[in-house]
Amino acid sequence: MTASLNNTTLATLPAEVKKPDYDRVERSRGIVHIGPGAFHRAHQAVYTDMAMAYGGNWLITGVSMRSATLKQKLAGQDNLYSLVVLDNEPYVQVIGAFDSVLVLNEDREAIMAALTDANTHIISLTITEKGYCLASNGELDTSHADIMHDLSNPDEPVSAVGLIVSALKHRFEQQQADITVISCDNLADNGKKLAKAVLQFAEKIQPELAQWIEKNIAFPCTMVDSITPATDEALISLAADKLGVEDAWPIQREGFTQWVVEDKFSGPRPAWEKVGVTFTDDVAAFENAKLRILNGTHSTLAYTGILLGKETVYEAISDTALEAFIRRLLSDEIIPSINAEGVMDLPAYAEDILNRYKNRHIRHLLAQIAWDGSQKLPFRVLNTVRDNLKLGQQAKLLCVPIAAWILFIAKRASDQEELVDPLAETLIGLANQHQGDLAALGAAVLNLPQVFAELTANTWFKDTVLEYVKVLSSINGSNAADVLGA
Ligand code: CS2
Repeated sequence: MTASLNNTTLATLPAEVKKPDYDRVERSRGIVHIGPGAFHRAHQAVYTDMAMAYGGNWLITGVSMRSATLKQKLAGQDNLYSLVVLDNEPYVQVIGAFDSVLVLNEDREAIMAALTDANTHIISLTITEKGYCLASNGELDTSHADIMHDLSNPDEPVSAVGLIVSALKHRFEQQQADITVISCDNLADNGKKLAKAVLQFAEKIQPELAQWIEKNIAFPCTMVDSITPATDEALISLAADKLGVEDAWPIQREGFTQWVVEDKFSGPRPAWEKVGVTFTDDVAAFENAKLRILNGTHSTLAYTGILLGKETVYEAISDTALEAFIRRLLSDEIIPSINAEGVMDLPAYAEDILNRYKNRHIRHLLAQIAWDGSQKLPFRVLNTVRDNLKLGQQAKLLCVPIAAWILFIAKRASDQEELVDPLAETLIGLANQHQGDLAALGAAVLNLPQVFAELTANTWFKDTVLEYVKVLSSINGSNAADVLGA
């Protein structure tokens, strides 16, 4: 059996593999990251790893809210893992930024100790949209089972918001305010939303705590970007090939990576500015452009691509009808909805994104992007619809991804395949109830206030989506250009 990646084998890796530029043994923790999935390990952890070459104790303790997989996989390799960058020539970098990975239901005490440690100055999060437990109006959803649980048991939280409040309560008692809480998820105004959820929760358990948090703790907004497909067997063998030792849980991503952070901190931070992170006073334009142009077209490609039998983003964008449709969607409805004057050139930004989709070395499954539609579509598509309506324009083409999502739900139900979505029970329930009647299913889904909020009352929007549900139900390789009007 081949040896595994660890502190000892690190020194024996081929010269072309990039290794940490600092001595891990001499560094200690400064960051606790909640949700250390592939994206975090391919993005913020890489910036932090590189920033540590400029000094500082910024090792990361990862906190998994549920799954013990990462902890188990990294335990045997001194928490080292490799990042494989997939471009014309794959490039491998070993990341040493993690000191440990903990799991909430196994390591509760150690997690609280890490969060409240005087040397921890950053709590960051990648917990996906659903992890914030927000209602469709952007407020904390106090009817969410995890939030209800945590409000009654604030010392035994199961939600990320509950966990952060519990840690901040302890820091409030110790008067240790030198910490910043950073959301790194694809939510518009992610920092503001997280701050609001934390404050609303804290207010319910201890109003003085809420006041202290509001006054002392910064929650910067961020824009994060890098295409990171899930780890698969092919990656595990590629990493072993390049390293000459085995890595049980490598990660992969494209060469492009971007992190824009609002320059608002309530404690020290790594020298991220030295390794390519942009600090700015206003992240909103970056966030909106990325969410609407990249994530919006990603979800559109996912649902329409799946209808056309495509498996990956590369396959979907290589279809001329789909590419033409995405280009129209961008120029007619998405780009005009974004105000980025003086900040970025939106058509050029969009063109670069389409080129990233055309990276044939990346196998990014549409099925992965299709997860959690009920949580993603409001930020990626519905806000764009709203802004078009505000500008007095009807966002007809944006109704296509919504219709394609409804058809995706119907297909999952009729194929009896799992729908990965926090609303799965409701959505599959509706699909079963209206089996064979797509119009009735569409109408029922469009009436869900937790997804569509005030758009449930917009007749034009609902009729247009339903019209597309009808035409897209017979889409195929030969009529796609006509059906999509591309
Ligand atoms: C994707 C994102 O899975 C998805 O929903 O749209 O993860 C996307 O790849 C990243 O946001 C790119 O930065």
